[in-house]
Amino acid sequence: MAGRKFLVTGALPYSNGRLHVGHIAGAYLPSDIYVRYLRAVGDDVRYICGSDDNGVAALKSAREEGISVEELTAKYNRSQQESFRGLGIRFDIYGGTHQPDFVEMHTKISQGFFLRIHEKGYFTKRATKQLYDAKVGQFLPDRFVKGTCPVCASTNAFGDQCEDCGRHMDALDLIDPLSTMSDSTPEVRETTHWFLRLDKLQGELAEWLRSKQDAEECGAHWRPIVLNQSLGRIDAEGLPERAMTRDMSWGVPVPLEDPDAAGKVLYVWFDAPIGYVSFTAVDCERRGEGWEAYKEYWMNPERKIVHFIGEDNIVFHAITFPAMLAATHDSGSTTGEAGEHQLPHNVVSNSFLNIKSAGKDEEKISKSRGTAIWIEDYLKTFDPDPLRYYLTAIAPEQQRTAFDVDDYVKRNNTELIAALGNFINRAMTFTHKYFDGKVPAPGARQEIDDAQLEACRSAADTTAELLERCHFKAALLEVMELARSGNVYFDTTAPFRTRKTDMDACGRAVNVCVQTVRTMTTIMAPFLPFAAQKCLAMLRLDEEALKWASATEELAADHALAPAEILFKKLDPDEVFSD
Ligand code: B3M
Ligand code: ZN
Repeated sequence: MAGRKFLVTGALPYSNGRLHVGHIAGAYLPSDIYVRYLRAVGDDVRYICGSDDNGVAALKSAREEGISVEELTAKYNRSQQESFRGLGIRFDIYGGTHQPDFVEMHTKISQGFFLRIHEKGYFTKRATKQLYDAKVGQFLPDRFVKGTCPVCASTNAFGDQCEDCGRHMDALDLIDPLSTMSDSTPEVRETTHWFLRLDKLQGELAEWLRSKQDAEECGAHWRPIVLNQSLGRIDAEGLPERAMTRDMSWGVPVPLEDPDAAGKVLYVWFDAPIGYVSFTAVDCERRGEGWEAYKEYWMNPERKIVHFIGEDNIVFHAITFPAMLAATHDSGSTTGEAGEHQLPHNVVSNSFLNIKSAGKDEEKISKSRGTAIWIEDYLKTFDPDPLRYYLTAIAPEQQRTAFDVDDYVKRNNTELIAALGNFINRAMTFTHKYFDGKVPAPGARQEIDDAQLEACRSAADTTAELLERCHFKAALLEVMELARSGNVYFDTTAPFRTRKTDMDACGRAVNVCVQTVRTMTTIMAPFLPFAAQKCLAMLRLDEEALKWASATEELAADHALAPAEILFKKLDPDEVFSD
């Protein structure tokens, strides 16, 4: 396995708000775990993220906060970086599609994409009618128009969808439309845009997606949610052309001489995924490889590109972006030759995370209803590992799950502390107390000892297999299983008893316990990196010990340990999140 090449991306968060637990559970924690694992097995990985700064959402928030859109996006870009850092989510680069250090490269590469697709004939230029807010001087994206549903008469309908009957909406069909930018009545105006010919690429894309349904062999394990949503979309409605330009000044200017292109920018969902590419280029430049070295990451068929996203981003990553990439190919097919853009090896998506507070029903995370748990706030009081643990244990990998505050406390106390922390602590303190802090000799191992060491090997193997397939929740269970088996082994061999009767048996058991801690350290590191660092320190091992291949290498007799440290703090249910 070692030596494979990967490029891993986390969906670019919009820089008009802070990060909450839903964001982290969706794309960033799983990608960080994956990257840490790949590095542990010796793969070559670049891990890319940054903020999605363009689009109308940022303009709207800037208006609301009374600051410029540049200030707004810089502020949230910074806040996001702090949240990620606090949680131990370590990208190689955190860019931003409109941040001062990135905007030039991002513009160059995005415009290059647009021109190439234009030259290949995958755009049609067409006049359309659209709602225009004269008060703010802005054409309105569908989501920014509210009105009455022509089907069910609900007043809770938006230009893209009616929230009550779920019907897809054309903004022009809404009764009594109102702009959510200014609460004024918009007018209908004509405007010209460039539409991506998704219809021309539809057959190719469907075939490519279908090939992923059975990709066990090539090691890409696409989740059903991703294939069902994307293939379902193609089968149900086909792929109509989509406008890839917008009437706005904030964004990447449309790079055409055509007078109709004046005052227009690229659609935010056109330029945002290109952010992955442009941030890679800046990363290469910063490493002294030259910006064009990004091609090694994006145009090399040997490198596996893996996108981590939330469920509302599936269509863009499994259809639109692959279509854009294919449209740059000489052949226009989904297979890019060496030197052409490569389509993703896997798109890993989670469902949404709900929130469940005491005495209330499960509900969606919502800023306006105050149901979000913000990372910045969390980190003021709590440690990162328990959140990483909980969000993986309840990961919405197949369907929605809920963050339940009581459950968070309970699992911290009964799983992290009582199973994992307790086992490691027992093994360490016992060694200090009765063996002078030195690993006792293995002695003549018995069946029970071999079985425990076999449990270590099998936990390392199974955890790896599950992580290869992005089954993070199941992989974490495997790690916890090893901790539990360690506790059972400790109780059964009872060194606390044999120390009085049979020091050899006692040493034998303690040796195996320390070896188990050694294995646990490596296999828990992708999930619980802070605790793993403490374990390394206790075991007096360096970073090399996090390499997967060394997970079951035994510590020699007499190897001296450092003093035991407490890994996790007990939480009091009454104190948590009660501000
Ligand atoms: N900005 C994130 C979101 O939907 C969106 C992702 C872009 S990834 C290229 O929250
Ligand atoms: Zn309706």
